[in-house]
Amino acid sequence: MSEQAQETVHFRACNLCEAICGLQIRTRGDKVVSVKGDPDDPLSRGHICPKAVALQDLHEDPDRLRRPQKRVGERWVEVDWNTALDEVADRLAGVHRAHGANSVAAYLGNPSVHNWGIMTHSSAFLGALKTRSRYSATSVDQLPHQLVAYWLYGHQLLLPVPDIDRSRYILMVGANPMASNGSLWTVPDFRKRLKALQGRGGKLVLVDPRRTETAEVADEHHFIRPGADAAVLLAMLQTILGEGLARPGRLRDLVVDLDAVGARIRPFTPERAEAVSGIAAAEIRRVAREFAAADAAAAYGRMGVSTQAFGTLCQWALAMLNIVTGNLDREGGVMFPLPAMDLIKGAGSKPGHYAAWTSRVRGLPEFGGELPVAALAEEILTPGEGQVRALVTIAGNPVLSTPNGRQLEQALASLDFMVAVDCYRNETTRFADYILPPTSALEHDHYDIVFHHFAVRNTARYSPAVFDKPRGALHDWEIFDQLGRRLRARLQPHARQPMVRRLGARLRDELMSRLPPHRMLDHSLRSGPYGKRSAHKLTLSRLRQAPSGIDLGALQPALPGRLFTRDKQIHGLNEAITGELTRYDGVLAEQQAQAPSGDALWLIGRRHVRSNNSWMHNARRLVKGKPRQQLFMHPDDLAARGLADGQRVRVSSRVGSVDVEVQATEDIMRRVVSLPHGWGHHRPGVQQRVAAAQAGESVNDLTDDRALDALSGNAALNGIAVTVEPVPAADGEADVPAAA
Ligand SMILES: Nc1nc2c(c(=O)[nH]1)N[C@H]1C(S)=C(S)[C@@H](COP(=O)(O)OP(=O)(O)OC[C@H]3O[C@@H](n4cnc5c(=O)[nH]c(N)nc54)[C@H](O)[C@@H]3O)O[C@H]1N2
Ligand SMILES: Nc1nc2c(c(=O)[nH]1)N[C@H]1C(S)=C(S)[C@@H](COP(=O)(O)OP(=O)(O)OC[C@H]3O[C@@H](n4cnc5c(=O)[nH]c(N)nc54)[C@H](O)[C@@H]3O)O[C@H]1N2
Ligand code: SF4
Ligand SMILES: [Mo]
Repeated sequence: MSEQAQETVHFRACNLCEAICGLQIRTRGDKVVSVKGDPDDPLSRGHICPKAVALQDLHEDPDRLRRPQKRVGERWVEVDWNTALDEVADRLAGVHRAHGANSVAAYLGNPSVHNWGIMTHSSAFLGALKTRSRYSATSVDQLPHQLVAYWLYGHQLLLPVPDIDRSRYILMVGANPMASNGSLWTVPDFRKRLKALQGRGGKLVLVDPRRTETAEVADEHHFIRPGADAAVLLAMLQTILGEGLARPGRLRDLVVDLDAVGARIRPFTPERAEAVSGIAAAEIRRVAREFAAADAAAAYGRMGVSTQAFGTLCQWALAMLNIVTGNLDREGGVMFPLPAMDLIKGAGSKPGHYAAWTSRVRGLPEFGGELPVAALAEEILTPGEGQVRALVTIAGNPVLSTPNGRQLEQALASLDFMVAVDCYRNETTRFADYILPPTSALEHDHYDIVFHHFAVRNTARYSPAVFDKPRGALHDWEIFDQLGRRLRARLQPHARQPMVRRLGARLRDELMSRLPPHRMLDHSLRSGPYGKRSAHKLTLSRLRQAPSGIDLGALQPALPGRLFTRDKQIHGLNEAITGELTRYDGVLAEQQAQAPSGDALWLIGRRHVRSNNSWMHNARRLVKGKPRQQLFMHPDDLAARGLADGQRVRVSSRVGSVDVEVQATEDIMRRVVSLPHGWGHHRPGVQQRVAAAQAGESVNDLTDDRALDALSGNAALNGIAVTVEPVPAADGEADVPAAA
């Protein structure tokens, strides 16, 4: 790089989390000089969080893989792309032919939805595998949201979001946007938007077992026992319907079975909710009445309530609260965004399907073609027809991010073959035979395909690549295109069709998969809601002329037009929900007044604003400072066990135990402990130097692959029963104890 090189400003949407903030990235030559918020971005208006600098750190990280890696015994060697792609295709096709399509499994991690090349092109590869053994981070996260959206509105992506800029009341359950920057709710600068809401006389009511960063800015915070949210939310619904406070307005004609809902939820009284949740019945009634009386109110719940034993019931109850109060599809309530590239009404829309097949070992339902990832290890470890013998992971780290990570490690070690498309040798990809690393985020262009669907304002923004693609590198989409072509050639999926049709289909697949993402974007923009048939006439070239993005306006009412249900109506109940309500009634009867036995505690998770799941811990600027992986515990619970603040303690669950430092805090409910996820980098073979220095322990060595939301199969990561005791003197300095 020459000293005299000019400084250039690049405009870019950050792809690291769901807030999709607009950035201004200054570069000189091949170096990043600074990363700042873009005040002209119509959605984020200059907001930025500490994680944005990770875009630079990840790009420059010497530990980031830049060439295909092949494991030879205990060693890793670099191989060229053609060799790697050919060998991977040979091995996958070999397992496929010998053991059938379902013997090859795939897992897609969270960054898949933040990288548009994975969105547009992974199907070119995964489609060629034709496997039903598909898994993703969805089932350790938002599966209940998507299932409820599919049942109520007919499409798994039709998720209404709080219209915070016009709202006057937000009831928030199990979410921490002050740390997470919002989830299934693209709300950059949540803090400022909340302040404006409060300035209008509005109010935020938060329900969370921990007094979080969001609790600090909320108007009210209620501690709740982990896993008891369904009881509280159903009791609020029961109060509103029972006291005649429902005002569905025009929704009355859209929702076919409102009266039946009222009858079904009658048994769920605030008194029963108080017994299991710790929130007083009078408070539940008061909040319900306030919510019903507010002019424009939104009920919203996230991770904390979807990753628990009745996660789907929670999401259903939240949706019904919005419906019965007339707040669905109303300004200031919860509304459906209308993105410029529309995955809902656009070509290739995937509304979803449920339980069309089930997992082999445990009989868990598929959703939208995916099985719950809590079943992945047993599908690998259990012999028999259909056993998983090969695995593809894409942008994921399930050893640290899915329940019972130790069991999954055993499973990965037993595979015949594994390949990972990933930029790091992490706790999961170290088991692979090949790691195929894509370009860094700054080396490819970007358009956020997913999160405009959940954004508080309709906008569109295209980001050209900041740096040229290095010679001999491949983008994610190119890796999938190349692998897909090689697999199709080996597996000959059209072999039984006549020659001409066969070639025609091959040609079509190949041409499609060679189209770069930006060509697909241009096509989608033109045919989309702001395209050639609208006043906006949006095209890719128009977006290129507006590097800070284009404002497409505030959210608009969209029903019934946007509904995807066959009869354009909302069905509040179906057999599955009715059955689950009955089952929960029984479970509640058992649980009432029953704390976990003996000295068991409930374990919950935690996110920090300077960390992102398992993979940004190699950015020195983010992890520096005090360690943040302590177990939070109430001083009374420490005292009851004779433990001291700062001591090393052993946390144990059914599946294993970890030794960590405990931190006393009154910001957590009694009998609840909290440990962040995504740590545990001391595993052998992980090549991330900074991460290794701050290894921490993995909370998912404690979470239980058997603890699920039964309806969806989503992992119940919160509310796990654990015990906490001093680390026995003899092994005070010992390494991790082996999992049970
Ligand atoms: N106990 C507990 N467990 C949890 C959670 C919790 O709250 N508590 N949260 C859950 C949630 S919400 C989620 S989303 C999951 C996340 O779980 P995962 O998606 O399995 O894990 P990540 O940590 O996001 O790992 C991302 C990987 O993708 C790679 N990567 C990053 N960008 C790219 C890219 O552009 N291309 C490719 N090919 N690879 C890339 C990174 O190097 C990293 O290895 O964890 C879940 N697990
Ligand atoms: N800085 C940062 N930002 C992120 C991420 C990150 O790792 N770091 N991850 C991204 C991802 S993948 C996601 S999915 C989102 C998640 O976004 P959020 O859901 O907003 O974030 P969490 O911190 O998981 O918030 C869950 C909250 O639920 C609470 N909770 C736990 N158990 C229960 C319970 O039983 N009941 C109730 N009511 N509350 C409970 C927890 O204390 C926590 O405060 O964040 C995204 N943004
Ligand atoms: S909030 Fe999310 S999108 Fe915005 S700068 Fe931070 S990581 Fe990037
Ligand atoms: Mo997530």
